[in-house]
Amino acid sequence: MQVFHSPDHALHAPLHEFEGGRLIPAYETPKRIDAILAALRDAGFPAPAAPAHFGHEPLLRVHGAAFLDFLKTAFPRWRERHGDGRPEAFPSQFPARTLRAMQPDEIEALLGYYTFDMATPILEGTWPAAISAANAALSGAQALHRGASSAFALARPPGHHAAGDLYGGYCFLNNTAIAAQWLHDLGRRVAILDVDCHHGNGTQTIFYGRGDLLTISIHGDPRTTYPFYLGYADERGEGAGDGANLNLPLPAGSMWDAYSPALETALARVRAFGADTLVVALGVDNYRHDPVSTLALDDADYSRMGAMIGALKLPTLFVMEGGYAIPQVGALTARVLSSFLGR
Ligand code: SP5
Ligand code: ZN
Repeated sequence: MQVFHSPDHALHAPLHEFEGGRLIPAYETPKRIDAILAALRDAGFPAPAAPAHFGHEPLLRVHGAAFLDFLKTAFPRWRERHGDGRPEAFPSQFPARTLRAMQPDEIEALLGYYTFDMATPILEGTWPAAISAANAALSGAQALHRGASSAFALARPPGHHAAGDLYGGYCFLNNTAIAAQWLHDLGRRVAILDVDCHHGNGTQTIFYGRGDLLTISIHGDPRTTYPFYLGYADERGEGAGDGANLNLPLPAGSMWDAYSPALETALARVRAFGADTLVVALGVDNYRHDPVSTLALDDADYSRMGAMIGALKLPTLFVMEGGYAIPQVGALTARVLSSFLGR
């Protein structure tokens, strides 16, 4: 299995996120990737290849031009406003219900317009890091298109919470959606399976009105799990997309005995859809020791998960999403990928 990875991810190294009324150390850090790279090496995976450069066209198939321009210019504008001593741009106001969703000139107002949480700072290197992650996902997609039966995009920052013109949940560009759309544009019938602990709200939203691409997410019940405001079982798609979105929320604390039937349901739907290509949004933050998890999978469950996905026998692109238990995140990822390969 080819692995795509760029060291540029480390240009985005957040210090903080806002949680429980205070700034705490960021969970989503470059260390995550170092841990995964080490585990893949130990498990005998080939050395990662540098992503190719795909330019802006594939990003614009999923994201708005004004949003991309905002992401690119946000930090320079923040620095212009606040000077050099503020390395992390956070919003302090949001156009929530009753207010107008508009885009005033002030960077403070733009941050609140384009995000939905305060866990996702924009730093000086965020834009090049986000681009490198999208290029890793696209490179994985290209490997499939050139005939590989699988590929792994070790993307960071993650992507599945980002919608067409919305960032948040540590995500800026939706790497998974960008790669899936790219494969779709080449005539493939694509299914996206999101196994991250958190609902893939961005991915769902991007494809919600579409029936030509299937989106499935298995995640902690949003009644008690981030992102709270999307990811319920009654969200099935709309218009032409009616029936092409499947949410499988699981109660907090769920273990493999609950996870496994949900995964079976998801895989059966992929088959019924007639997908010829699978894109897996691979979050390993459903682990029992993950600091932001509400699910409780155990180490061996990741091997089971990989084997079940592999049994589909579809060309499969794995795109890294969440996973924050630094000591274990590498081994969990390697378990999924190795078992997928039948090793
Ligand atoms: C890509 C991805 O996995 N994004 C997840 C973003 C979740 N951010 C907020 C998590 C807050 C969890 N609070 C847990 C408190 C117990 N320490
Ligand atoms: Zn997550």
